[in-house]
Amino acid sequence: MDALLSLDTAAPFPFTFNPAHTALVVIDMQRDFVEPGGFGASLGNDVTRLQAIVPALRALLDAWRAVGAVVLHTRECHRPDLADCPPAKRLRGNPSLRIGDAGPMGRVLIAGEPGAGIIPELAPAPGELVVDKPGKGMFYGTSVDELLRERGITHLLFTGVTTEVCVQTSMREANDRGYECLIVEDGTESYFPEFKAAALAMLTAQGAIVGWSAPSSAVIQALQRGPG
Ligand code: C5J
Repeated sequence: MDALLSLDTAAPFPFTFNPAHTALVVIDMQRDFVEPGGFGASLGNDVTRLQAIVPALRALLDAWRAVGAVVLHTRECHRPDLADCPPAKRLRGNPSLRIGDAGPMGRVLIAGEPGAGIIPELAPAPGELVVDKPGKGMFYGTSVDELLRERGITHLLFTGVTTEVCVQTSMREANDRGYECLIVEDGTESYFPEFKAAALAMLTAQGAIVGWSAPSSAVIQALQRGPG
C-alpha cells in the first residue's frame, strides 16, 4: 500500500506514515524470553507476562502482511564461540545459567539453538527480514540500517520484548538515525509493568522526543480504512 495513513489518536499527537516506507519491527520474540527455561526465566522473571501480547501482535502482523509492507524480526543471540558476547554481558545475571550455558532449550541465547528461535506463533514469513543482534539495540553490530535504507524505509513501528530494554534501546538508536518511530502499546511488554509504563511515557514525552505510541487497533484500523 503506497498511501499516507494517519493515526489520529497516537500520543502525544497524530502520527502519519506510508506503509510503503514503513517497517514493522518485531524485537526478540524468542523462546528464550517468552518461554520457561530460557534466558528471561533464568533471571527470575515471570515469562507469562510476555506471552499475553502474542494474540495482539499476531493480529497486527496479519494486517501488516496483508498490505505487503516490510517486516523486520530481530533475535538477541550470540555466536556459538561467544566471540561477540563481551564478558561484561556474560558474567552478569544468573551464575548457574549464563549466556552460552546448556539449558532446557539448548545453549542460552546462542544462534541456531531452539531457545534463540522466534516463537512459532510469530514465525517470520518468507521474504521477511530476520536479523541476529549481539546487543540490546538493533543497530549495534548489525546491518539493519543498510537493510532498511535500501528498501526506502523512513518510518518504524516497534513491537516485541522487552519494552524498556531491547525495544526502547532500538527505538532510541533509530530516532538518532533519523527514522520516525512509533511504539505499539499492546504489541510490547515487560517483565515489570511499571517499567513498561515508564518507558512509554519517556519515549513520547517532550513533544515525541523519541517518538509516538498507539494501540495496535489504531494501526489495524488505519490499514483497513486506507487514506482519507
Ligand atoms: C533483555 C531484550 N531484556 N530482548 N533483552 O535482556 O529486551
